[in-house]
Amino acid sequence: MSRSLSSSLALRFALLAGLVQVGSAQTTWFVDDDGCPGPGDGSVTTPFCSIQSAVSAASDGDFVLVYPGTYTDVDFAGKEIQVISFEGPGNTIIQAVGVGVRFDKGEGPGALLRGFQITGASEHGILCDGASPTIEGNRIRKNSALNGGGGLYIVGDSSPHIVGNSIEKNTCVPGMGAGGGLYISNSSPTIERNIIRGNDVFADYGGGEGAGLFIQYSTVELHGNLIINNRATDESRNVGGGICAVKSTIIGSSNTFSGNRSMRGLAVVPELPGTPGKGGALHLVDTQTTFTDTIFWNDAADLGPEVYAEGGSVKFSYSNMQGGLAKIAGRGAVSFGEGMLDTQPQWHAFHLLHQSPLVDAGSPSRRSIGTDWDLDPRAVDGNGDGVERVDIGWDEYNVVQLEVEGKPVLGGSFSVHVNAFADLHYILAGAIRTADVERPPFGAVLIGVPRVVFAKGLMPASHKVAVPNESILYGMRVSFQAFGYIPRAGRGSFSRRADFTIR
Ligand SMILES: [Ca+2]
Ligand SMILES: [Ca+2]
Ligand SMILES: [Ca+2]
Repeated sequence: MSRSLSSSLALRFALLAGLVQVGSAQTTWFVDDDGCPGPGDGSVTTPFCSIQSAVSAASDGDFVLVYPGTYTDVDFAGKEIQVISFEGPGNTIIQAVGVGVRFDKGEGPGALLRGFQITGASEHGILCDGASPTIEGNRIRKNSALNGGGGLYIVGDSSPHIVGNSIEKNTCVPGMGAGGGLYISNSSPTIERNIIRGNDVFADYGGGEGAGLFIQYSTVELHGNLIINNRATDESRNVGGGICAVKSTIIGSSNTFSGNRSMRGLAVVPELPGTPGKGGALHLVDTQTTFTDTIFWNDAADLGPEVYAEGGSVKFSYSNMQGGLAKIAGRGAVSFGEGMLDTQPQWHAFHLLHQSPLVDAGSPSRRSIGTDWDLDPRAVDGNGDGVERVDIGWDEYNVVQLEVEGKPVLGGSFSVHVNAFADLHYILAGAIRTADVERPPFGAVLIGVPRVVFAKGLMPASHKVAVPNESILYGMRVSFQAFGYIPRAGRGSFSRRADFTIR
């Protein structure tokens, strides 16, 4: 093994091992709807019945940990607190009545909402007005709003960090009809690694703008998102199936747009036939935009199936644009830089296949930019030429595949499979990490020294891992990662990291 390989492995293992957090003085409040009607006192043994009771009791810096269950609307009330579900959005649900989760009292980035399903809201799934919280790992689905922003409504100089959420099937009921998924006005959000899918806008008349996102007078960072199948379906004026932006700035990288539609609606009143739909993926008015490493494929509109632009300045580079410049409407505002392609993506479920021409075709200058949605590191050397280069689109194709089969439960076992589309050797590392937050009944003092296990050989291979029946392991977070390499070539690449919690 070469020296460079050894040192990079050592660094990676140090990172795996280094996530040791020490217990803190903050208070942790517990919530469980099993205790209803409660009210409970927020302790482990007598948790609060409602999330709002815990928020009311909490002070800045506290944690609110929520057991699986069904809850109702939450107002952060200006507090810098972390509200986190134990088991993620699958079984921890905010069944909203009005506004699902409200941030409108100056909350900053220390206010965190993580791991909830927010659904059923009639006035926005999440509201940010003059607030900049962190909104992470939630499923925001089937919410609606009368005046825009079915999923998220972001106004009043807000700068939220919106990362790793799925924002799907939200709608605007007839009214203004802008921003089915997200409505953004006079704000500067960062929107990273989200799935924005199947949102709709409807309007009585004069609306139908931005089924996925509607943006005005704002500056938006938009990176690593999958924006698909959003539909502007008003009967009169439909613009921006994916995004409609007006007088704004969008800095975009590593996104995938597909299946968004902005089509002439069916005229309900025959004398008022619909005007042509514009901008299947993007409808841009007086907007400054750069998009790099982005896929625009299979969107649809009457004018500009991918992009329609009026005024402003719109620049694309290292992106895959179906139909190229010729299919863009409003070409005067649009310019293509280096690395533009117009080619079949060759993907499955929007994940690039081994033979895709978009693998390692992104901007050569962008490296070490974190991970994609499925935790593949970026950039990976996907074509085996020894150069780590980012792929085009939201997904990084990873030649080294790692899959975990089975659920890690006390006294049980699971299997780790490693494979590659090449004859690669591998090294497999696994580590028990300390939890990111306190976990009952052990508090925050967990194992400080990770247990690292190694296996090595030639792929494909499978390893069965037995979980000892030791209660101290309950709630521990475990990570596995493989490194695939060609012996003596001194290079290779890491798989995605598989993270899970022992139950
Ligand atoms: Ca790559
Ligand atoms: Ca490469
Ligand atoms: Ca990937």
